Formats: sequence, structure tokens, C-alpha cells
Amino acid sequence: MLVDLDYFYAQIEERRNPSIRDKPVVVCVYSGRTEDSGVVSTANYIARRYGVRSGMPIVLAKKRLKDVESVFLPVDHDYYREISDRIMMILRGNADSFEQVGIDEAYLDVSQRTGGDFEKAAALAQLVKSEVRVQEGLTCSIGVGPNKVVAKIAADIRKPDGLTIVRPEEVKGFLSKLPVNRLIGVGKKTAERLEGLGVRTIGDLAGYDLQRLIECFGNSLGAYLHNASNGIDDEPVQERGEAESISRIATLKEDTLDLGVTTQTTDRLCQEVHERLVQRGLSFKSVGIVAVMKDLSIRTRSKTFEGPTDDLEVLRGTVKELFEKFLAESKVEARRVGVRISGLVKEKEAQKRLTRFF
Ligand code: DCP
Ligand code: CA
Ligand code: CA
Repeated sequence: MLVDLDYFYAQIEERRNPSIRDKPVVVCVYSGRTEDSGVVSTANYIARRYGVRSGMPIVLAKKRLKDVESVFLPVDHDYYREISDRIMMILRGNADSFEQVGIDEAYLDVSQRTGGDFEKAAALAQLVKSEVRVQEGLTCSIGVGPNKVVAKIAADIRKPDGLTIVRPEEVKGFLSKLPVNRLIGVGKKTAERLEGLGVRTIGDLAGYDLQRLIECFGNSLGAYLHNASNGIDDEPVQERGEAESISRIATLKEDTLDLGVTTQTTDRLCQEVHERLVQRGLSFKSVGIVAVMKDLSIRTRSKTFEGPTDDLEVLRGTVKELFEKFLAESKVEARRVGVRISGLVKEKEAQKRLTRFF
């Protein structure tokens, strides 16, 4: 599934100050040259009804909204990033593997945990939406499909607060009537060139001769256009680059301050995190815990070692130790608990460092 937060920066601003909620809200990157120079970062859906769009000059947005009482605010990146990080934790906790794309969207591979059942995936998507709404007070739109290309287009179809499921047998019918620019990677230029070939919809593209696409767009884009328009995509969902961290979070059976209860859950999370670590051939240097409390506040603690390790028992022990101390000090009961390892390095490097001591 692809999860994308709705009008992200503007929705955060609405949440911060609910009194602006029923007005057009425009979040701006002011360049500082003159009072109104700069561009629109994003706008809420009320402002969009007046034609305000991301990337538009602030002056133009003001013109479109000149007869309406509206709210213009400067971007507050650090704050949006902090909220994004917390949401990504929630999303990651609901995926077999996870790939964040930009500040407000992510792909979740849920094939294993749903056994490939689209009804279960639909229920999981509802759960994700309600977790994000309850814990962060924000809405998102989700697309569920047999692969990333389809999930992405599905997520864009109904916004805000949408949920669109496209089952394998529905892919062709779903895609065929949409304009080609719905495909990621098809911008204005490619769309214009396709139009020149008489290709306007994804259905037109799916039926177009592959050889001729390759002649026009080269091997890689040509093949992509052919496959994507036919709903074919084998790109795996994977963490980007040398992922900064691996984490898992889960809801406890009951709200608690009891170390025995949390350990039951965190032991399992440690195992999952460790499996992922081993799969990717990595070692970790830091261990962190996170707890979402009964009052929905979020607490974290962490510990960093001298050198990297990939030992599951070290991970378990450290998590237990961190929770023991944390729970003893806490007054509010924990509702969800999470485990995170970071400072990740390739195993070989870790080995090299170790052997240096012998
Ligand atoms: N953004 C930006 N400048 C752009 C596009 C986006 O600064 N030209 C920022 C602001 C957005 C955020 O990135 O809130 C996410 O971009 P999206 O394209 O996902 O747009 P929104 O989340 O704002 O709206 P939507 O509800 O259409 O997803
Ligand atoms: Ca978005
Ligand atoms: Ca986005």
C-alpha cells in the first residue's frame, strides 16, 4: 500500500491552530526579497477550490483569494519533520517492509501479514488510517494494489481521507481510462510526446507497440511505460540507502507499567528487528525504545555502545534495561511499545573492527 498524508504542511497548521480550519490556508516559502515574494508550498483543500496550487507564486495565490478571508503562514520545516518521523514509525509498525518516499508518503509491503488477501489489506489500511488519526490527529489517503505503481495511482484517486483498493483482476479496468500523467515518471514533456503519438490514456499506452515506445523513449523509459501501463511492476518495497535505523512498534495487550508485560512484546519486536538486521547484513551501535503512553504522549530512551554488534541477546537485554528504568519513573501507563536500532554498519566492517583487538 501507498500511504500519503493529505495537504500535509497545511493540515499540520490546521491541527496546531484549529480556528483556521474552515478558511483557506496557504503555507508559503517566503524568499524575503519583498514582503510577498516566494512560492506556495501547499494549501488546504478550501484554498485549492480557489485555484491555489503548490509551486505557485504567493502573489498569485493572494490574487485568487483576494475576496476571501484566508490564512497565509510561513513553512516550519523542523516541526513538520518531527511529526513526519512519528507518523513513519506508525506506518513502519504496520509493514513487513517499508519504504519512505519524501516527507509525507511511504510504501508498505503487507503481503506477508495479510497472506495476500485484499480484504485483510483493506482492513489493515483502515487501521493505519485510524492510528494516524488518533495518534497524530491527521488524515491520509491510502491506495492498495498488487504492486507499487498501482498502489500509488490508487492513493491519488480519492483525496483527502481516501481509501482505494485495486485487486489484481481490477488493475486493467482501473488504469485504462486514466490520463498518462497519472503514472509516476510521466511529466509534462513525456505526456506531450505521447499525445503526439495519439496516446492520451493509460489504456492507449498499454495497447501501444513496445518496439515503437523503445524507439521513441529509449530502453528503460520505453519498457517502463509499457509495463506500468499494463499494471506490471516488480519493484520491491525497500528501505532507502544505508537506512538510518530499523524499528518496530506494537500495541500492548493492556495499558501497563509492568515490565513483564512489556517484555513479552518487546522480545518479539527485538526478534523482528534482529531478523531484518541479519537479512540486510548489518550490525547496530545504538538501541532505542519508544513508548506511546495512555495519554498518547510519546517517550523515547536510548543507549549507544562503544562498537557495533549484531547480538540478539545484547539487543534484548538493553531494551529490557531501558524499559525497566523508564517504567519505574513513569506515572502514566504505556499503550504501545517500540524498539529501534540505529548506527547501522555493514557486518564486515564490524568484524574488521573486532578482529583488530585480537
Ligand atoms: N511540497 C512543497 N512544494 C511542492 C510540493 C510539495 O513544499 N511543490 C511540500 C508541502 C506538502 C508536502 O511537500 O504538504 C507533501 O507534498 P504532496 O505532493 O504530498 O502534497 P500535499 O500533501 O500538500 O497535498 P495532497 O493532499 O495532494 O497530498
Ligand atoms: Ca500528501
Ligand atoms: Ca506526497
